[in-house]
Amino acid sequence: VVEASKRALVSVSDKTKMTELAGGLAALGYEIVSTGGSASAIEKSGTAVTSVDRVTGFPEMLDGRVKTLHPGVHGGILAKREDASHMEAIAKHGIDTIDIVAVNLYPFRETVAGGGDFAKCVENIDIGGPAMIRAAAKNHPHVYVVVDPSDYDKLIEHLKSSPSAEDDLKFKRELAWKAFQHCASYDSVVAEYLWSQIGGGAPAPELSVPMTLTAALRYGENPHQPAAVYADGSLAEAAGEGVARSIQHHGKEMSYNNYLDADAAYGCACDYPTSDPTCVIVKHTNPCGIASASGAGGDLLEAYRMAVRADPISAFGGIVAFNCTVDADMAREIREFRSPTDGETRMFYEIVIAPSYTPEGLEVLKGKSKTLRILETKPRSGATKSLRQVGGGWLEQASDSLVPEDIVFEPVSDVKPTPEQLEALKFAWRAVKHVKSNAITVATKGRLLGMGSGQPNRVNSVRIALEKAGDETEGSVLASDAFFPFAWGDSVEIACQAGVKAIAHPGGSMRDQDAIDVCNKYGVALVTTGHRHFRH
Ligand code: 93A
Repeated sequence: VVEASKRALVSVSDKTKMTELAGGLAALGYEIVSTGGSASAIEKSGTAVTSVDRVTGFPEMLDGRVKTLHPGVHGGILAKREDASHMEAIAKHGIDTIDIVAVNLYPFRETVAGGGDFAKCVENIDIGGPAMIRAAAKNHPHVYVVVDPSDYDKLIEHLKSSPSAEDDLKFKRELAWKAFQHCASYDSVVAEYLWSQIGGGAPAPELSVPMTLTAALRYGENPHQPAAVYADGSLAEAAGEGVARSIQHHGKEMSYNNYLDADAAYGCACDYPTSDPTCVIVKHTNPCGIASASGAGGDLLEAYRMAVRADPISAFGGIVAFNCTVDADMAREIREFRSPTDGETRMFYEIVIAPSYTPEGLEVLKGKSKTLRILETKPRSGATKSLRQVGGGWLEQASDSLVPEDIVFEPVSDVKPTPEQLEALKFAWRAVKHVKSNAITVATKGRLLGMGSGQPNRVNSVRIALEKAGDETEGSVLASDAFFPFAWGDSVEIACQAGVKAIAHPGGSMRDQDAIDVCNKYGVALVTTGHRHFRH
């Protein structure tokens, strides 16, 4: 039975799946009311449609600037059905209720991105669309509002399923939430565009894809914490860029901790020059193994094995990141390599992340396990700022993009570092930036030997890093993310006594001279960098 009162208003710029929507609604007995372009598309697909000017009694005017902005439309959307005075008011003016609003907005962002001139961009600011979406979302106990073509099927299924009143309201409320998010994102893009046009003192933020909910996560750091991940277009321009926009080729769904760890691992890998393929293994956001092909006679497979061997216990269950393409040989190595701790158990990882894979490499890697998450991620090009939450607000800073190429490594001791030691110091320095403070890394050419992280005093981080480096400490180099507050009987002397041959720290301590004196006593090369890399 066709109930004459059931009406849907369809007005969409993105005409994807619109004929399915209109056909589906018509089959359920809805009268379809529609604006110019949408109406002709629906008509063409063979579904009957009422032109919106029949509802408003006005033709579309001002080049379409005014087509649905009319009480005939907004009264029909906004009337509270349970309120007799509302229903009398619309009846008095011959207005019928509208039960479904399917609208998506003028392609403003696409027009700007396509290089449209100012007038064209402004013309693509949608006014009537958001008004209908907001009206429908406000009155969502009575109106379904769909802004996303991927929700059309869900809507039709829902209408067909004769839901309980409770389920129906829940569904409508979800749609309303999404609708307001859609409008808010849209407006923020318009505001950013206008900001970019007025110039002025502060740098204009990049035109961005607004923050969008990528996925609800199963839970946060712990199972009792609900969680979600958002992609923020102001931090990454292209799809696939940065871990929140990774392409996942395989494996279990990403968890909250997976995102954190993948970001740490990939951020570290990307700090190593692509001319020197590098493997980084991260556990709980700290790199516990790093090795470059240059440290393994040009052999990336050996570099991977070295990265595991740096701390095989920690590497187990970690995240493996590369700054280069993963091919079939590398994938096989990752699949087969046995844990150096017992020589038997195959290494287990949560994630492999790389900028690209060869087709065969990807297939081989998929064969490692059902759960292994394989991420393809492009380095972040736009990540110039970092935001962190504190109680009651946010902290913003520029990302730490300093690399050894930007820094002068200044010899300050009697013994100067050899070119080989200097290279190793730079390798250790690149790593120390990615280790939680207090951070100490011990390295040799192209290879991390040990690291100490997150200790509330520096000397403990030194002890841990040296312990991990073990027998290989002799002849190695050490980097410290901040200056040494004490040297005699403390960090510097302990490192010298353990066999470290060159040390880098920022300098700037009251006791800098002590650090130099200790190194002179032991014949160790000390360099200052003038920059520190706290990571709290
Ligand atoms: O120019 S508007 O701001 N004024 C309006 O009254 C209006 N009503 C719907 N834009 C308006 N719309 C938008 O038109 C919708 O949001 C939708 O994006 C588009 C659909 O137009 P058509 O059906 O002619 O393709």
